[in-house]
Amino acid sequence: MLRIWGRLSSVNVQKVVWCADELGLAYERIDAGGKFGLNDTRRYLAMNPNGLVPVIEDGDFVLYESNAIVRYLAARAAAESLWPGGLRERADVDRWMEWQSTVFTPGMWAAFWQLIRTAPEERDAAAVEASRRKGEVCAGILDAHLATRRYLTGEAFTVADIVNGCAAHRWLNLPLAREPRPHLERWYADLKSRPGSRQVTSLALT
Ligand SMILES: N[C@@H](CCC(=O)N[C@@H](CS)C(=O)NCC(=O)O)C(=O)O
Repeated sequence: MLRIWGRLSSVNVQKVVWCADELGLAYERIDAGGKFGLNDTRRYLAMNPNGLVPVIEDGDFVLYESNAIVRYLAARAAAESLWPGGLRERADVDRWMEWQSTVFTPGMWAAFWQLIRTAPEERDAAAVEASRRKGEVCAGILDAHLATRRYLTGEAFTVADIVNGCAAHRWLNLPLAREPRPHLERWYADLKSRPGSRQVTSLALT
C-alpha cells in the first residue's frame, strides 16, 4: 500500500494527502516531522537526505518533494483531468505549481510562522507586516486570474488547484487583516466543498 510520511500540519504533506484523497487512493500516513520526529533517523534520511516531510513509499519506489509527489500520483492514476497530457495545458498547470512553491508560500511564510508558531511575546511585527504585504500581492494575482475562470487553468480542477488550495487555506485562515478577494474566496469555497479536500480544508492552522 502507498505510504505517506509526514505530519498533517505541514502544508507540503497536506498537498499529498489531498491529492491521494482526490484520487480515492488507499494509503497509510505516518506522522513524522515537527513534534513527531522520525525525520532525523537513519531510515528516514535514507529516503530523504534533507530530513523533510513529505516522503512517499510506493512499493520499492521512494519519492520526496511534495509537488513532484502530487504529479507522480496523478500520473500514476492516469488522472488526465488532474494532470493533463497536452503540452501547453500541462505547462500551465506546472506554472501554477511552481508559483505556489516559489512565490505564494514563501511570501506568506513569515506571517504564518510568526502568528501561528511563535509565542506572542516573541513575535516580530515588522516581519509579519512584510510577509502580509507579499501575501496580499499573491492574493491579488489569484483574485484577478480567477475572475475569468472557475479554476486556475480553466474550467477543470487540476493539481494546480490542490497545491494552491493548500496555500490559500493558510492565507485565508491567518489571523490578520486581508483585502476582500471575491474571486479567490469563491474559488476556495468551491475547493472546500470537494470531499477530497476535507482533511486539509477542515484543519485549524497549527
Ligand atoms: N520542497 C519541499 C519542502 C519540504 C519542507 O520544507 N517540509 C517541512 C514541513 S512543511 C519540514 O519537513 N520541516 C521539518 C519538520 O517538519 O520537522 C517539499 O515541497 O516537499
